[in-house]
Amino acid sequence: MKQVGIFGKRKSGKSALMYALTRHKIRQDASLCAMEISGVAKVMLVDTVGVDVEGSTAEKSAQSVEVALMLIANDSFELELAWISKLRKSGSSVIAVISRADLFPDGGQALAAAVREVSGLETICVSSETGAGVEELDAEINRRLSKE
Ligand SMILES: Nc1nc2c(ncn2[C@@H]2O[C@H](COP(=O)(O)OP(=O)(O)O)[C@@H](O)[C@H]2O)c(=O)[nH]1
Ligand SMILES: [Mg+2]
Repeated sequence: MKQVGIFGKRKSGKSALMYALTRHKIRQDASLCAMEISGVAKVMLVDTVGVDVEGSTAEKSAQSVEVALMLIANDSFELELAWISKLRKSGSSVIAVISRADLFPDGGQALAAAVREVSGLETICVSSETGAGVEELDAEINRRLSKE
């Protein structure tokens, strides 16, 4: 089964995003199966331990995910950039996610631009609280999965 991994520091919003993506899917497909994403493939969403936890088991998850969501929740994102390299090396297709975007006055746009510039990655602003960006992220995940 294909896996989509959610990576980020502690409290970056990983678990909330997992539920937001799952809820979105249930509403959209009226499907009882929370793990099915748009009928492209059966995928497993994997919530991981914070990348800022010593001896994080996220290392292990990084080896097995087709698509990796790297959450960034504030403007210090050095550690996240290191993880992006690591994830790319292990063959994952990485999407940078500006998480908890409702907490930024500009919806995370400036941070997204900065991340995009240094990483070259597609960067999507998402709020699990308001639902903003969840649909866009879901569509991008599907695009990546169907390319695999
Ligand atoms: N305002 C806001 N708060 C959020 C959002 N996502 C998560 N949170 C809050 O941030 C905290 C950490 O979220 P959580 O999903 O547990 O983070 P995790 O440790 O990365 O799994 C919790 O108090 C959440 O309610 C969001 O999109 N907007
Ligand atoms: Mg969590």
